[in-house]
Amino acid sequence: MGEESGSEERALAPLATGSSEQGRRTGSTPMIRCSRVFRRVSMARLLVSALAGILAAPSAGSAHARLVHASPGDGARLSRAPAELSLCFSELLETQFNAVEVGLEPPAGGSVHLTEVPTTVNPRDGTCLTAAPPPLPPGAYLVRWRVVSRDGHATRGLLHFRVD
Ligand SMILES: [Cu+2]
Repeated sequence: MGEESGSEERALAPLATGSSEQGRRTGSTPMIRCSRVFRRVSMARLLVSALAGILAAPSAGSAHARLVHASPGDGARLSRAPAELSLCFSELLETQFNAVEVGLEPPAGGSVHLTEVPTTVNPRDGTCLTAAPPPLPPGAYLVRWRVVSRDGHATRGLLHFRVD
């Protein structure tokens, strides 16, 4: 499966704005469109994190949960809908406050309607989050995740996959 999912850059991208933001189209493919958006926002985020890093007390050990593995991976093309989404992180996760949303990207453009999917943190390792999506008909999907690591810090990101 295509790894390289959840690079730190993606993990830092803001989720804050409504899901409609994801639906803005300019005719390019969803993936290209998203990476353009990311490039733009990540500059701003870098500045913000740099400032935050300067202001933060050096005691904070900076163990933010970084996405290290996702299934389906970002950019994956699947011949059948996944029964489960799995996201594994570099840090132990809180068992609450995590969220995974999935939405079909309309082929003709427009807003992606994201639906929250119930999640479970794997009790054995504490770093993997699984989510069981509803049946997903063929199409391009956007997954938006947000997790809170045991140090209380939230990280978030997006990934895409396609069901053929
Ligand atoms: Cu942290």
